[in-house]
Amino acid sequence: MQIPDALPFPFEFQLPRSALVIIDMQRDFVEPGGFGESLGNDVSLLRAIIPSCQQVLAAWREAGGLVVHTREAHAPDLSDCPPAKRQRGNPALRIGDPGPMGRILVAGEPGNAIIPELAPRPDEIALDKPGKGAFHATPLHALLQQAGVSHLVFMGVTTEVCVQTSMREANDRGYECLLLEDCTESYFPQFKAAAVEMLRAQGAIVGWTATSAQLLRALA
Ligand code: C5J
Repeated sequence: MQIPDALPFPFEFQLPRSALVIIDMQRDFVEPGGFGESLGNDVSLLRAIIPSCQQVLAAWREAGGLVVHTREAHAPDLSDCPPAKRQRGNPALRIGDPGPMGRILVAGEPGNAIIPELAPRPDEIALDKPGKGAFHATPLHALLQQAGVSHLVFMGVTTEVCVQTSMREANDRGYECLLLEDCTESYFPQFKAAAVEMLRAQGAIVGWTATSAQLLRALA
């Protein structure tokens, strides 16, 4: 399969050696009344990508591709949360504090669940990740190696934090990475624009970008 109009040049992949990786589409970041909104962010920006994510997820499932979902999540005792992550800055709510949808970024809390529109199926990989990157302190690399995966297609939030970090981690582990531009978003549009540019700069130094329509054409 090929996406001829991917940037900065055509992206080639074989579906059996590829995975769709959906980063942190969890209620606390994306739903009104969650952690993200309580910090003053406009979650409607993030919600705008849900329909294109749903279309890609449906087509990928229909084609029989491997799907990975991640959640930024810590153990209830916060043993996997470095103090530096919890104490940085002066936020209104810290990781582990009770928030609008349960304890912030704690596994199993209502706000930590992936939004129902993109809910994982039982046969898909759903991983809690304590870091920004999906490979840090998770079995993701081992699972992908076991499945013979070499190419990753990324969607999710936020572009310049967990998505970009995960793509850079993947790149260092030898994966070919594609980001779907209209399936990722940031609370800060200028950060998204900059992240998209830098990922594909210098001859795809981290990876490629394409639109969901371009991927859907390749899958059809
Ligand atoms: C993610 C964050 N998922 N922005 N987390 O990007 O803290």
